[in-house]
Amino acid sequence: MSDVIVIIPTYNEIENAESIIRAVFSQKRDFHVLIVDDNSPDKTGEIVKGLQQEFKNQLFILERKEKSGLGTAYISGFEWALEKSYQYIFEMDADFSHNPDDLPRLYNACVAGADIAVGSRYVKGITVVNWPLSRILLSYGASRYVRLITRMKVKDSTAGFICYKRVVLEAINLKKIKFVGYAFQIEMKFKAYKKGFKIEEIPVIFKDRTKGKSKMSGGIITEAIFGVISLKIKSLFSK
Ligand SMILES: Nc1nc2c(ncn2[C@@H]2O[C@H](COP(=O)(O)OP(=O)(O)O)[C@@H](O)[C@H]2O)c(=O)[nH]1
Ligand SMILES: [Mg+2]
Repeated sequence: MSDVIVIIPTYNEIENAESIIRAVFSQKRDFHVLIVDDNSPDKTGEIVKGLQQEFKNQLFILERKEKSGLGTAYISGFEWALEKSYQYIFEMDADFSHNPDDLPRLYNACVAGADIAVGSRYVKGITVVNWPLSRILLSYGASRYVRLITRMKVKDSTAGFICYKRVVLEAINLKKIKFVGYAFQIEMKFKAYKKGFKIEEIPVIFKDRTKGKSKMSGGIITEAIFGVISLKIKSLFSK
């Protein structure tokens, strides 16, 4: 039984699903995979279920009825993983923006003492490949903005390539996490930071997807802008 699970949310990732799953299982270490699929119209879920024959007791799927956002997909995945005995719980995208070959480095950082290892684009300059300049500026600008408002010492606060130690997810009240997009990533890190957990940033190269489409939307950006201010204000009253 592995003590590591990689949670991958999917919505219309038919072009990436099989290869990302194989890429995780090709790692030397025994990682398990949980796909959280929101009833993708392109039948991503069917592909995953087909692969379960080959990867018995290693590949799992949580199927939700409709598209409900990245944040709640991860919350459902975390709750699933905490019911089992996994000690290291990963977040990773399905689109190869996060390189599965970096999984061991994040895992090792947690084994060596970090509570959270963040695959970070902004510790060694800006290590983002193929994103349009507008998106790099948006993401980098967001990270500066979050640092300014929250004072949290994390350079890539919207990063979604993360290894959590089990204790962190047990300590955070997952029912109270309210954001769904980038703000979800910020909220999780901020709550862990406030609880005194050790967050370590591991430099990674983030590549834009080459297959399938982004699900990012304007609403997600608005949520992040106002969400950060609201997180900070609430934290001032909950000391
Ligand atoms: N289950 C689920 N997965 C989602 C949803 N929105 C995005 N995803 C997945 O989350 C990951 C990141 O989304 P992506 O569209 O690449 O966002 P971007 O990288 O910010 O452009 C991908 O694996 C998507 O398939 C959702 O509403 N539900
Ligand atoms: Mg993406």
